[in-house]
Amino acid sequence: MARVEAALGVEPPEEPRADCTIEQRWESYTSAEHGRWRALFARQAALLKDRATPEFLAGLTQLGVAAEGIPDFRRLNDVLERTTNWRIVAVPGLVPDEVFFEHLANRRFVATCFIRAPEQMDYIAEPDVFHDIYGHVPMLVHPIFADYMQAYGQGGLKALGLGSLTQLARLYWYTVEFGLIRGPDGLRIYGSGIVSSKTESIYCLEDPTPNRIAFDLKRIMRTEYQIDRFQDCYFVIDDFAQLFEATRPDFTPIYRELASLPDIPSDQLLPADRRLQANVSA
Ligand code: HBI
Ligand code: FE
Repeated sequence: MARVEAALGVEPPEEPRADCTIEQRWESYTSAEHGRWRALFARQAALLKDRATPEFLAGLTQLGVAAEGIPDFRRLNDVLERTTNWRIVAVPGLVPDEVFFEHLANRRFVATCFIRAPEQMDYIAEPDVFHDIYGHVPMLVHPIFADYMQAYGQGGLKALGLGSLTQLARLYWYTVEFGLIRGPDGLRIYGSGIVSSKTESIYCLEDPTPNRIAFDLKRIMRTEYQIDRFQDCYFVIDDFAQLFEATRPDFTPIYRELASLPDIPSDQLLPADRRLQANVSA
């Protein structure tokens, strides 16, 4: 089969390596695919100007992740490696947990390289290149956040061994994917699942419906989450140092303590929760 494709000048789809990585093959993107990136980028740039945390916006600029099209991972890696010694590796889609954590623990960010179809412009269930590169990579330029992501990967490998992945995945979900941070002018977004979403970028900061709760590691590890609709609650950090400090202790005794406590439904508030107010609508 490969010979026929070669004869037709069509490269056969590449088999992923043992670590699930493939080549991005940046030259093979079509102008329509670059066009969808441009539309997504322009939409989010307008929304996030006063909603994303400045560190995210600075990361976009420093990496040169721009409007003109899907970035070439080789160009991004030129900047990323010399900034925080992280590297982007391309994968075909979701990879097994242990592969995911192994990459993060070695400062390799796992990024899909396909872009969503036209009918998925407003919502896509699995991560595509826009979610991974626009949503996640700019924060890897921030030294403390870059260390947090590696610590998360190391913690993930340990959690797998302890059977405590559910608790740790909640920490990732409520920080890396859906985290908010306090800023001088109100709450700001740093979570990748939000910055790559059109409507949740507004909802998470301004809608009165969701709860906004001050960051609390054990509270987060007990809190369930929804994957296919807006979040019922968002956790708010004071700064990225607080996030990194939270990953310093050995989680083993924490997992043991939480194992005897019930999970907390995503829409429930506890008396001990320190709640924060929504932003006044922009
Ligand atoms: N694979 N490509 C990819 N991207 C992810 O974000 C990802 C993954 N595999 C596992 C995973 N995330 C989560 O299950 C872990 O964070 C628990
Ligand atoms: Fe993600």
